[in-house]
Amino acid sequence: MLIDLIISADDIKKEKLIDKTVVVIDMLRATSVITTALANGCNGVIPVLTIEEALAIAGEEREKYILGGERKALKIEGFDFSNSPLDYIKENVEGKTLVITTSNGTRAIKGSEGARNILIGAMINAKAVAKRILELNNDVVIVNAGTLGEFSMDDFICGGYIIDHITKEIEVDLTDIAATAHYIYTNNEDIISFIKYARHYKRIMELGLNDDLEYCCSKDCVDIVPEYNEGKIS
Ligand code: 3SL
Ligand code: MG
Repeated sequence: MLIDLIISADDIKKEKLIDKTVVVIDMLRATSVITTALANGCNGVIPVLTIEEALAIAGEEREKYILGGERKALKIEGFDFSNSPLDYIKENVEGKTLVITTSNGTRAIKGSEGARNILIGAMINAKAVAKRILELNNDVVIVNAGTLGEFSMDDFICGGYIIDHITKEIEVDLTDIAATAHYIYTNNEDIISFIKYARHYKRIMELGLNDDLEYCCSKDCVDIVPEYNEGKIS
């Protein structure tokens, strides 16, 4: 098994994803939101690129949908919930379909179309993602959403953590960048001590979203692996 890593949604090269297992990571916070919503009984998640698309999907049968996501890390006007995973509790999501648009995460998911399997990964479900990767037994590309087209320390170390789970089970080949992500994780197992230098971490702290950070950095507290297929994550 070869594991490679792409550092941001803007760096995706489609030819690198063909026939691969892709893991999309936006641990702060889109993939933590999606994983949490589905774990709490959400029917499915539809990622879209624009606010207009989200409103159009939900418009027809509004009661069946919840609208979530962010622009500049803030709740979008007219939407039900922000991009805080803590919003996606059972009483808010059960039996509903979430339509979500975010600055980086949903772009990375849509940009990964064409891969054989597209898994949704975060710190909170890293161990479950590693297990699913082992089941699929295919070459892997970890797609970090990054932040506005730039490398993001948080997604990078999360990729390293998933790789760490896999290397505890089987021998793998790592590209140089995947090996670097793994190295960073093994030298910073208390990931907050590393992530605290990330620009996006600082932005979220400025907004007073400390509880989100703590939750998104919790390792392996959710046991499901969302998969994106034909426009929907379930
Ligand atoms: O798409 C994203 O990267 C978002 O998760 C960004 S934010 O954490 O909500 O600002
Ligand atoms: Mg992010």
